[in-house]
Amino acid sequence: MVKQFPQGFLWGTATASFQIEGYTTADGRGESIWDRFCATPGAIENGDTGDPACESYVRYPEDIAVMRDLGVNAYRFSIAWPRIIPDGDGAVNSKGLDYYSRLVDALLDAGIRPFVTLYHWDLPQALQDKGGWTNRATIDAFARYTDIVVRCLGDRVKDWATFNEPWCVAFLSHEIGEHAPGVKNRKVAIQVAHNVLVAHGTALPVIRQRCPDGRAGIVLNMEPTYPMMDTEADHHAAELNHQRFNRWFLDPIMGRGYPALAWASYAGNEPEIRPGDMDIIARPLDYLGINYYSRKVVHAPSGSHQEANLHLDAMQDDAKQQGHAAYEGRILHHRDEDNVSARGWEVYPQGLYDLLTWVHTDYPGIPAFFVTENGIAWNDVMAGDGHVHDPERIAFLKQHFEAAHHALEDGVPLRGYFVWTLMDNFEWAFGTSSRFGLTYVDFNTQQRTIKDSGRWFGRVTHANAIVD
Ligand code: IFM
Repeated sequence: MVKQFPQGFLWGTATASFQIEGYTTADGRGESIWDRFCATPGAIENGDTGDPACESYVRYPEDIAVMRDLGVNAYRFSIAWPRIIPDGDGAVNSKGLDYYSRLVDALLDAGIRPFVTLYHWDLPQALQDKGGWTNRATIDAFARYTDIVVRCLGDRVKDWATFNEPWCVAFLSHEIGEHAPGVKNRKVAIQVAHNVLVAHGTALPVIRQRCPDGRAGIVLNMEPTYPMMDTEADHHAAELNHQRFNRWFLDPIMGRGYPALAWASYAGNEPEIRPGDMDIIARPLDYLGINYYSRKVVHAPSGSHQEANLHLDAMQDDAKQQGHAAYEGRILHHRDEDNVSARGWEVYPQGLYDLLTWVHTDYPGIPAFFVTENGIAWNDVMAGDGHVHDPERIAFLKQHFEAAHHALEDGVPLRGYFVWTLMDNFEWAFGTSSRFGLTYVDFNTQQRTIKDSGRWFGRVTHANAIVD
């Protein structure tokens, strides 16, 4: 049976400013925390930086031509705050606004609906120098920046997201330290998470005031979590990970405050919450964007799926040696090590279905959903025939589209699906070594070549259905 999507379903690709634009000093752009972080020895694989990335700052017409070839009707991209307000809270740089205005016009001319993310991680360095997201003044600066951008583009852009992946902004960047600004401090990370949520809630009425016929939401990266063993300890560990990773953001946004188990686990590191903050965070959303890449299988002793698998293997070996399958019946979930991306992320399409149906059922107040990112890193190479053959990516996308379709059939109001990503780009700490694109980019020549997966995706967008 052909799996047809509803009429008006949006098929898009997603990108982010720092990952594709390049030209990091052009036209008055200020320094961002990612420029500074890239200059830190050892922070980024191969010492790559935001230059040249994909040079989309000047090559956006080519990129839009690619999008037309892919047949997409929507494009999710982000605005670089340091292009708009180079020092974060001072003078406005009209050349930065002009760039995005041209981009939006060109998209609309091509019949492609722009979905704008206001913050996809490139904080102006000048704000970081004053404390970054730990400083409540950054919340005010974000509201002002939002106002300036929406005032300029809101006559043409109707779909807005405040933040991309607050978990990454807070924890990956301030506890794990793998992303800019490279801080490793749990208490700081928890405060950043809170301040970012307040900034999100503060920006919502600004968007609505400047773009009354628009829609405003947020994009969360979510990781469905499963216990490895059917033990109380593993169920507890899975719930803790679920609360820390998913519900830490979703619950306050939906007016439920911070989840209790995770809150207790952060004893001594709780954020400072000012009167009124929780109401600001809980302002209603027009939609929720979900970024889904993989799941997590949790085992109590470690909480890390890699270690959990080692542990599992040891237990199975032990059981085999003893000539019985003592533990087999107790294994609930086992990460499939043979089915992973080039980044080692397990391919688990069922997780997308589980996630969409869980959020829809447990948080009935969310009017609409988008899959705002989903894709796979693969070690793509240009073949001798001048094509890039990536059947693994086609298989990955097909299975995930099927999961999304299944969720739609089960009543989830899913309105669109953005593949990560339009083209190979600067993949943060992995530099340009991690290729996620539907389009192959030769970073020496900047030549774009649509991969087999991009061609296949073009057939999906044209049919508005899953094709073979
Ligand atoms: O490249 C990133 C993107 O910026 C945010 N979500 C995950 C992607 C793949 O790692």
